[in-house]
Amino acid sequence: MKNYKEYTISSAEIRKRTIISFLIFFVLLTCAVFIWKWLQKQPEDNGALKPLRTILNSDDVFFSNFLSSDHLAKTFQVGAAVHHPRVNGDVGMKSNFDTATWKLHLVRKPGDTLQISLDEIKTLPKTEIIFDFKCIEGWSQVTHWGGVKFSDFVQKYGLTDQSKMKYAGLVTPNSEYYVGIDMASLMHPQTLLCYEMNGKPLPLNQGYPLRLIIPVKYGIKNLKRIGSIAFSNERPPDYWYERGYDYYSGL
Ligand SMILES: Nc1nc2c(c(=O)[nH]1)N[C@H]1C(S)=C(S)[C@@H](COP(=O)(O)O)O[C@H]1N2
Ligand SMILES: [Mo]
Repeated sequence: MKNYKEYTISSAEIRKRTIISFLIFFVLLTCAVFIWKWLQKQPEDNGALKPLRTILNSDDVFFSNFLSSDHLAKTFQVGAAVHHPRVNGDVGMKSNFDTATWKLHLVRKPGDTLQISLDEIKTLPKTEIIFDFKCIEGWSQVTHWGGVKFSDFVQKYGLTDQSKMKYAGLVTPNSEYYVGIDMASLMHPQTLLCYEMNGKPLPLNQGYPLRLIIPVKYGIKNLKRIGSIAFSNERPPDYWYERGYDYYSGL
């Protein structure tokens, strides 16, 4: 048993301590109000206030260096996949789109574009994945996809030099939705150029003929209806980044 010393505090002492506590409280409150006001006056940077964007960007650096490229997303048995996955975004998917004439525009270098049909893509080995697809809005679903590993595609089309660049940009045929993705995440073994869902051709509203399935990223990066792919060392434009979201959006 410990012995506690008993002591009494004078009422003058209590008053002193109370005053000090209030002073500290008001100083902190004033600081908070000033920081808040200062933040509101800051310019915007891609949909986020500049200081907050700076924090988001350092977040990107942290996650891209310490997580992602070599961790595998958890996979599931076929039976766990939902039969009618939710259809979410439709940016870039509303205009008339001629599925018959679609070809993937692969920009190997500026001015050097290869056009590839779905049948050609289907000649590559097919890979399937069943994983928990997560949207930044807060829902997730176990879904089943099939297609070609991005890394197999790179090998088949001789894109070794391009795959040493830092990013690729993927864009819908009408250029309305676009994502930029770091190369490590694209070359990840679970990343697919996907043409099947639940063992059947992709439905039109889920990205037919070809969409990106990238389990190490949130839904926003899983672009539906790919029109073109191009490579760069600078960050390609990104639809949701420009609207205040995190560029990396990794899981
Ligand atoms: N072209 C295009 N691709 C898109 C979107 C979009 O609006 N347009 N939304 C994204 C978002 S936010 C999510 S969550 C997923 C949803 O895919 P799903 O509709 O197949 O569920 O697609 C992504 N790809
Ligand atoms: Mo999403």
